[in-house]
Amino acid sequence: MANNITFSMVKPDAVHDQHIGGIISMIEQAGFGIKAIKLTQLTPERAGEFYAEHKERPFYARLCQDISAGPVIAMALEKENAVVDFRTLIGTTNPEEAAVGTIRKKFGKSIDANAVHGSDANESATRELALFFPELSL
Ligand code: 3AN
Repeated sequence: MANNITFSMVKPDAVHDQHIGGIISMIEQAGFGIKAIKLTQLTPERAGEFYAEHKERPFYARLCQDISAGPVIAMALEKENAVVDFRTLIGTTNPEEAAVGTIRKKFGKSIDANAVHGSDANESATRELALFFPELSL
């Protein structure tokens, strides 16, 4: 797969706190193009599928509960080196440790309410994009 697309979600905590615009603004200013975007809400079942790789982790149930607790903004983002550059833009999982200028530093509240998701590898991006945007030809 080409190295120029990634999947992102503005998570329920940030949608609830009305940070959709602020987050999308940072994404656009960093040079990402929005190829697809939708507001949607995951069922707990789809959340479980989305986070399947974390099934064994102690916070899995909470993670699935949080991500399905309210609407999310799902996006397909285009840029050269999209996955790696987007991970840099969002910052570390724990917003307290995230670098200044990152989305999680600015909008994240805690490790489990960290405002935004970004695929961690091209393979994850392919799988996650297919879950949310099956109509996209990748
Ligand atoms: P990232 O989103 O930075 O790739 P992952 O893949 O390790 O982080 O974890 C997925 C999600 O699980 C995180 N975005 C965060 O919401 C949650 N999470 C990760 N580590 C913890 C933790 N120690 N306690 C609670 N939630 C966590």
